[in-house]
Amino acid sequence: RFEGVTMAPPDPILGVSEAFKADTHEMKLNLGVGAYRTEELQPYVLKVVKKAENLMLERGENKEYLPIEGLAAFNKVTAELLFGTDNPVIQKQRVATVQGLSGTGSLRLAAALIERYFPGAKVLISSPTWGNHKNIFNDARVPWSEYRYYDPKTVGLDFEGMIADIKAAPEGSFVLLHGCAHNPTGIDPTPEQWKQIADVIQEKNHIPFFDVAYQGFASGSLDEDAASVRLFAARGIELLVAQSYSKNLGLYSERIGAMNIVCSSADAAARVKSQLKRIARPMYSNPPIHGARIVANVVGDPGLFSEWKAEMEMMAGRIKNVRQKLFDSLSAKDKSGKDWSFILKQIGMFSFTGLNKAQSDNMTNKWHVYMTKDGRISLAGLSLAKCEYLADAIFDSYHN
Ligand code: PLP
Ligand code: TYF
Repeated sequence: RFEGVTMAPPDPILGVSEAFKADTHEMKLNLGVGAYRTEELQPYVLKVVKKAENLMLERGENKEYLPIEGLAAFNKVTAELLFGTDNPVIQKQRVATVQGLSGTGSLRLAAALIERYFPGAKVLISSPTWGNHKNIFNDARVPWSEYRYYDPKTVGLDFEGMIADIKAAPEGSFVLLHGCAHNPTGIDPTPEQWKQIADVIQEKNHIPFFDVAYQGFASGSLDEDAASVRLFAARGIELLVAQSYSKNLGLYSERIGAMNIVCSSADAAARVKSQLKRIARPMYSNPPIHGARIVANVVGDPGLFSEWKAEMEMMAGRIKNVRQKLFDSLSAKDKSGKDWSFILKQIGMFSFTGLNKAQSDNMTNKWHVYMTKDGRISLAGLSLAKCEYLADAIFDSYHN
């Protein structure tokens, strides 16, 4: 009966790691998946996470089921971390927060809600965007289209194109925005541009839908990275925010995140939350507890919270250092007059190199540098020691 099942294509991001594992070359470098590595290129468990886990063991906590909406202590701190404790949307209980299966699962819950309550409404996504966005909305049967975002000529933001496309979309569309550290480009709007984006979204009665997968990890500051979301919330508009703790707390496989929906009243928020629970129940019943407890402990304890912030600054700082070194190495090598300064302007874990598919193939086939075919490299997988080698590979791939 399963004879008719065809082979599914590999995931374009996670498939890169599999190819990397199979390569035996000593200089091989995995810049595919966005996961933080130490200078020794080893995975990193945050010290503050180990401390929180020790506390949890000492307390001998049980493994009873969580409610469908997740751990109450987690839901409280995660919304506060995002909006700020004093934010009126928090004070007035206008946010429906449910624990989700990390960023992906939270996005998927909201997609199902859109499919049910806004039939026919379109989601606008940036071109390009994180590859899984399209999968998520396709699977939820939510129609989507793209707005211009990346300008290959400047390796920067196509701001006019973005604004024009958001304006041209049917009134009341959902506009998916990366809260900070746009994946894959690393290119974010400036604070002034964010205001103009908010203006057109309000003008068109669109609903902003933020994907926040890098809060604190991009700039090193939790508040700064939440500024875009808070700007929209301050205007009193309804909005959605998916959160993930994969990167900023290094909890990738714990699958911990949340969906927050800011409504116009506490009443509406309670109803929206009840519907999110109704969607979750037949899919996975209730979410896992371990990651939720870690976040609740870290964010809820002033001592652990400041230790977390220090570790996040350290991780963000290491990425900024390799970004600088890569730029320096490339600029020193390249006498053609090409301007590589876009590397320094990009934010977060990724750099969009501007390399096309053939050039990206050369990176992998000749230089054993594994990356996605759109020209994205994860700087979190790069060490200072390997910047020079990477610059050689990029220089060769770019000019040949
Ligand atoms: N959204 C964006 C833009 C991402 O880059 C990622 C992961 O890198 C996610 C969402 C979700 O990841 P996770 O499901 O591990 O939280
Ligand atoms: O963009 C990235 O590299 C991360 C990692 O299904 C990732 O988002 C890739 C695929 C996926 C979940 C996370």
